[in-house]
Amino acid sequence: MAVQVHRERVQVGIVGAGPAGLLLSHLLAQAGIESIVVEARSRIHLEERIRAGVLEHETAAVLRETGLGDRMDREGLVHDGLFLQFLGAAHRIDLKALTGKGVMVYGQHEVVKDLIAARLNEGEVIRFECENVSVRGIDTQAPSIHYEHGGVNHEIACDFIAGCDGFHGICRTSIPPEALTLYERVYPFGWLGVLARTPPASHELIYAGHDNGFALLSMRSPEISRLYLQCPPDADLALWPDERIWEELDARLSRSDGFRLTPGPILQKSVTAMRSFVCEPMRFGRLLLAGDAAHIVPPTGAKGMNLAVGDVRVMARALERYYARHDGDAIAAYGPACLRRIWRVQRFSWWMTQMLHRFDDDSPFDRRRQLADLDYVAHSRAAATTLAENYVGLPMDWGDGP
Ligand code: FAS
Ligand code: PHB
Repeated sequence: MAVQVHRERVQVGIVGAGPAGLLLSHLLAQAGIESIVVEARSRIHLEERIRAGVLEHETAAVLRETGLGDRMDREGLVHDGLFLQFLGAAHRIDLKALTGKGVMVYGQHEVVKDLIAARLNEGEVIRFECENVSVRGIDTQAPSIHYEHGGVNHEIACDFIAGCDGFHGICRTSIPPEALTLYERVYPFGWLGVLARTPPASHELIYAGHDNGFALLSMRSPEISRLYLQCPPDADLALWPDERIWEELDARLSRSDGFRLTPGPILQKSVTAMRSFVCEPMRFGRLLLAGDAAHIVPPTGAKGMNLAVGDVRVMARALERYYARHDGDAIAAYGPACLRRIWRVQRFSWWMTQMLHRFDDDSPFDRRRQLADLDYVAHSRAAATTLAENYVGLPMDWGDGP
């Protein structure tokens, strides 16, 4: 029986409906450029997948400026500071006083919900549950995306393909390996993350560098806490019953002033591996990579999703210039324009990770040096400012002048 093939054409084909792919499609639509997003998972999976929690100042601004800020501003939590905690004491870093900016605590899955709703209002621009997705002709002027859905083979002819399919996607690995340089550092630990129905014990985030290991108190709402603790990279959740998780979190986050956590029902738990990763270049022919498909940061700096947003802002501008003025230079400049910011964020995320986590091969000297680093940031305005300006997000064009 002949296999049915459904063929269509679009200006920009996008693989992946995470924050990068969805926001790119939204920004392109605002510029009058049509796109189709091809996604492997279901809508409900994407909207329930708990991941990042902190939006940089400029990320929140982009969502507002493009009509996606209403629910974020109603339900999100504006934070003007955070706490560094070590040796039983908490030290507030006043982000607002040091930079004039704060951050928005609003779950990534909420941003994804808002983006999906906005895109589906424009028609069937997101194809969910696509199987056997592949990209072809990426080094030609006529690339295409292929996938199966409901027993039908689909082929989308594109001018460009945006690879927004995350670290484990197929786009980066569709580029000939000899064309890429990969930079990677894998950390000897992971994060055990929990979502718990209990009011956050602090009104702002607490990053704790305890002798037992790192812990982070974050939140999703006044009723829902989001907490993490450093664990072995292959930690078996079966060995982490709720009681043990609360006991360890309480040990790492307790303070000499009597501060304690309030345990509650754990709704979700998962282990995330930690790595720093960059793929250069971010473009091969007509395939442009963005977000986790091109880079990964350890979540200690709360940067993963924010970097993805930065990439697609640059990509949308480049595609807009290509279609408006046939400016091919803008497409060629896409990767280099992103990579300077990406490496600055890689440095910050590595710095926060090495300052706050325990490394098994650390000597006593290393531990004292780590505590001196924390002490310096907690008591020097200059050192606190460097943390603050990176945490709220360096301006998109920071230092990119002549
Ligand atoms: P994403 O991975 O979000 O999206 C890629 C999309 O592509 C997914 O929907 C996937 O289903 C789809 N896809 C994959 N392969 C495909 C294929 N072959 N065909 C079609 N679609 C395909 N960042 C933080 O800042 N703080 C955190 O606490 C944090 N926690 C995280 C926890 C986990 C478990 C993970 C994996 C990441 C976490 N991150 C965190 C980083 C995360 O927020 C990413 O930076 C962010 O999701 C990047 O967005 P995208 O680049 O869109 O990639
Ligand atoms: C989160 O709320 O999920 C979160 C916050 C800050 C981080 C990482 C994760 O650095």
